[in-house]
Amino acid sequence: MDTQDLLHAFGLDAGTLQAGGLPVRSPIDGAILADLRPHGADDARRMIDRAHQAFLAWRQVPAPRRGELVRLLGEELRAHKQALGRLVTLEAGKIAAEGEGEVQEMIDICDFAVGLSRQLHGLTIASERPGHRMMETWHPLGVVGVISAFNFPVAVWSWNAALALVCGDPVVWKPSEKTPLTALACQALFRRALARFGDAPDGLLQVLVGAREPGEVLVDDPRVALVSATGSTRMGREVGPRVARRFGRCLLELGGNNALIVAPSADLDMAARAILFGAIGTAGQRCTTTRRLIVHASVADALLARLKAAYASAPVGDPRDPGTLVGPLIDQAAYDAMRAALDQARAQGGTVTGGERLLADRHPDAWYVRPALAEMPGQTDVVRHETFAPILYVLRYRDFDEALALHNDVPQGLSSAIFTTDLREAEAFLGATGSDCGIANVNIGTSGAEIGGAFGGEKETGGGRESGSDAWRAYMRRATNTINYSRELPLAQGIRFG
Ligand code: UN1
Repeated sequence: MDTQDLLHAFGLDAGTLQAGGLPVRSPIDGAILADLRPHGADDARRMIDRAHQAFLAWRQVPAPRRGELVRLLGEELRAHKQALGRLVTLEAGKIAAEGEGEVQEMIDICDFAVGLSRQLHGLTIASERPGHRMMETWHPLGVVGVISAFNFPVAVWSWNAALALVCGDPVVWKPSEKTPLTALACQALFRRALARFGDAPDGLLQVLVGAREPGEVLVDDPRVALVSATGSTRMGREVGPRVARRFGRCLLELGGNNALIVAPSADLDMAARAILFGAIGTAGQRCTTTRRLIVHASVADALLARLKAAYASAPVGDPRDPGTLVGPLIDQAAYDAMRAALDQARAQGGTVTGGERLLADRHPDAWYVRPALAEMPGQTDVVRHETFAPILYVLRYRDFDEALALHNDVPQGLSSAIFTTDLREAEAFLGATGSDCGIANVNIGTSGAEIGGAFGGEKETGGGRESGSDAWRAYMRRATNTINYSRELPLAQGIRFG
C-alpha cells in the first residue's frame, strides 16, 4: 500500500491532505506526505466550545457506558494495528516493530481504561462526629487539552484520551506539527468507534493541527480544566506557569536524562542488550532513552568492547526495511543538536565513537546517524543536558555511593535502571536514598515501560503521572462529602457555637 492509499484508508481525503499551509514530511526521505491547513486561534476556541458542550452531556453518562466507547476504540485499534503502525513509521520514522509496538500500547491502555470505567472509586473515611459519614466522590473534570510530541505521536495521546473519556472528559488534542497525520488517522478510528457506539455527544475528540498559536489558546482557555503536555523541559517551562496563572491543572511529561548503572555483579549479556535497546532504539528519541551509562570500572572495558561492536554493526537505514534497527532522526534540527552535543562532549574531554551522518548521498533530505558513545571524564555540562538523539555518555565509577550520587546529579528525573545481582545494591537503588526518578528498574532497561504503572518523573521532568495505576485521578475532580444522619448538629473540633 503506498502512502496515499494508506492515508485514504483512514478516510483522509485529498481535500484535507492538500489544503495547504503545513507541509508534513517523512523523516525517511524528506518527501512531503501531505500539506494540511493549519488551525488558528479561532478554530481552537471553537473546538474548546464544542468540547465544553460535549462535557456537559458526557459527564452524565455512566462511567461503564463511557468505557464501552473506549472498548470500541480498542477494537478499531486492534483491527488497524498494522496500518496505523505503518503510518507512525512513515511520519515519525520508527522501525515497524516500534510503530506497531506503539499501537499495542494504545490497545493496552484502552483495555485498562475499560476495566477502570467500573473501578473509579473513592474512600469512605471515619468521621469524628457521631451519626456522620465522610466519603470522597470523583467527578468528571472538564475538557482535557492534550499536547503531544512527535516521538510517540499516537500512544501518548491514547494514554490521556482513554482515561479522560472514561473519566467523563472530552479531549482537544494538539499533536506535534511534525506528526499531524497519525493524529488525524486516530481521529478517523475514533469516529468509527463513535458511529458504532451510537449516542455520544459531538466534540468528544477534536484535533488541532498547527504549531504554536492554537496550542496557546488551549493552554490559556479556562474551560480547559487539564492541560496534559509532553515535550521538552523548555516547553513545560512555558506551559506550566501559564496554566498555573489561571489555576488550571497541568500534567507535564518533560525531558529525561535516564541513566543505567552496571554493577560488578551484573549479568553483562542482559545489560548489553538492555543498553542497546534503551540507547539506540527509536534512534534515541524516547523520553525514556538511556542517555547515561554509569559502569563499574572493573567491568567497563568488557562492556564497552561489546557495545562498540554492537554500535558499529547496528543496521541504520530505512525503517521500513525489516533488518533496520535504527531509523532516521526526525529532522535536520535534531541532527544539528546531536552534532553540537558531540562537539561539546569532545571539548569537555570526552572521546566519541560514532555519531557520523549516514546515507546522505541517497537521502540528502533525511538525517540518518551512526549512534554515538561518548566516554566522559566526568558528568560535565553536556551530560547534564538532554539531547534528543542517540548519544550514550559513559561514566566509570568505583564505589556504589559515587554511582548513586552521579545518577541523581542531573536536573531531570524520569527513568532509571540498575543491573546488579547484589540484593543490597538493588534495594538501595529503589530505596529513599536511591534513584530519585519516577521510574526505577532493576535488571530491566530505562525505556519500554508497560502501561499498567504510572508513567512520569520528578524534577525538571515535570512531576506528572499518566497511564496506569491511579493516574486517572488527575482527570477527575475530588469532592469530600460529609453526611449527617443523626438528629444533632455537632461541629467538628468540638466547637460550641451559640
Ligand atoms: C515517550 O518517549 O514520550 O516507556 C514515552 C517507554 C514508552 C513510552 C515513552 N512506553 O519508553
